[in-house]
Amino acid sequence: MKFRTIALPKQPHTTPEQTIERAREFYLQMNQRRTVRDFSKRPVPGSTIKWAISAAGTAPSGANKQPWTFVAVSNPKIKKQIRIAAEKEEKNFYAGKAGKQWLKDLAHLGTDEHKPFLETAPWLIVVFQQNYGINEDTGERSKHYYIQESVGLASGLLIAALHKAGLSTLTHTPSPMGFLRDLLKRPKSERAVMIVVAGFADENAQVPDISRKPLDQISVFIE
Ligand code: IYR
Repeated sequence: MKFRTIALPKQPHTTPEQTIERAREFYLQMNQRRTVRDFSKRPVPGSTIKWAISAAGTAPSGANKQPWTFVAVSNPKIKKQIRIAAEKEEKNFYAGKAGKQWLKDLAHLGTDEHKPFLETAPWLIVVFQQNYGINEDTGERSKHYYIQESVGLASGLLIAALHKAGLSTLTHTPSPMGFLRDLLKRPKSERAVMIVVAGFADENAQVPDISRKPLDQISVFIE
């Protein structure tokens, strides 16, 4: 294939000082994000979700294969089905399948097998990774690369976009989540990675009293 380039879209000139201020502002905004489990029933327009997914779709990916599908569900019947199936899995998980150590590590988050947010939150965005691509015309398979990394990057952007829009999210990972592919009628090439539960936080929402590691514990500078 021919290697074709276009000019990088021009961005306004930025001084080094401005980069500090903007990076700081973004950090301050992102540091307000908390994973929320108490959602309000207040509706959220589908357009908000579409813009957020569009932002997620700008993520870099292996060989630009964009190996992701986002299934956004607001249909109450489907949400209920997802809740029932997820709670069934979670019941086994919390009843012992997780193992003692895992349950101990989760204790400070106060989670259990009850997942009412899967019905109260207006949107469930189910993130699927595409293990390979399928050509729409020929049905031929194409290889995908760095799939988990790519989908992780896109999911991070999705959560940041939803936070910036004023919404709260919960990255929920029922385990196992094979039921999502069947329920949402996705092809065999796809595997559900997480449910991004999205909506306005309930006005009385409570979150665990936990903190983030300071910069000096998460970074090393070699200058
Ligand atoms: N999937 C379970 C358990 C769970 C696992 C981890 I790792 C978490 O950070 C939080 C919960 C659940 O959603 O309750």
